Amino acid sequence: PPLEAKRLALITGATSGIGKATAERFAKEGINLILCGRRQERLDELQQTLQKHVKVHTLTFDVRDKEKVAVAIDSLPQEFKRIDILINNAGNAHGLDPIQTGSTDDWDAMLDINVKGLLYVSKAIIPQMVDRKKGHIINIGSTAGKEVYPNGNVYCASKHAVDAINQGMRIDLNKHNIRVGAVNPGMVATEFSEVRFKGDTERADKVYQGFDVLQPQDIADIIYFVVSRPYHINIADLVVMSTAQASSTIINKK
Ligand code: NDP
Ligand code: 8X3
Repeated sequence: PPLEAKRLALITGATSGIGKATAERFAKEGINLILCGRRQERLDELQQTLQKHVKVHTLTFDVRDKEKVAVAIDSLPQEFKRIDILINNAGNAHGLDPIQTGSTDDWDAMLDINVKGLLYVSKAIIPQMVDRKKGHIINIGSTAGKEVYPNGNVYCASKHAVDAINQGMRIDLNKHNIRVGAVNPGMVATEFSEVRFKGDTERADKVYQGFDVLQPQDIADIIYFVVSRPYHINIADLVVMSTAQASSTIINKK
């Protein structure tokens, strides 16, 4: 079918984990893609693979840089300008320290990326959805946005902010016929813990050992389910954990 007949999704954080798995799933389902991240090489590689199935454009920017975000979205070629689906996924935890010894650089990174970055990307895309009175925004929150766990302090705060922004967006965009919802995963085996522990892969691997942890493809399946509902259905707020996990701290490890 011609490009216009297909939907177009912009995914932030498409170079790894949940974002990458979602890109792969969407490509399989015939959704055209704009893939975003900072690691250009990974974007190029993914584009090479996925453009066998759908149209793929890549944008390299740091979500913290509001000017670059605006310029990047503005630079999209005509055929990639009409974004039907926005997946606000880029984000990470930085550190896992008690509040009294936490690093201010880590705090800045989490609030600037997970909260402000999500807002900058959304601001660049929402107006065109408002003009068309159609669009779908999925904010990737976390169980950390529903409860706070020891040493999670600022990461949990950033994800609680995503929860509030998700609700706020849904309220403000309601009269414009735009779907807004959050997918809030529990623990998923991605590069998340490697980033949190600054490259300490041994410590990172331990986080996901001893139980049947969620895989990024599990979340991608759910995200595809959410975007594939008829337009009158909006999955507003979804929490998903592995069966072995009951809360952030209660995990049934073997
Ligand atoms: P990964 O570390 O595997 O992926 C994170 C992605 O975010 C990468 O593609 C990275 O791309 C991108 N990103 C990070 N910082 C920036 C930045 N400054 N500018 C642009 N892009 C950035 O982790 P996940 O896939 O697990 O994380 C994806 C989302 O899921 C996050 O919002 C996370 O909080 C959330 N989440 C994760 C859970 C888990 O247990 N894994 C559970 C619940 C929620 P690049 O480095 O190329 O810029
Ligand atoms: C990621 C889930 O519990 O590792 O948001 O913070 S957790």
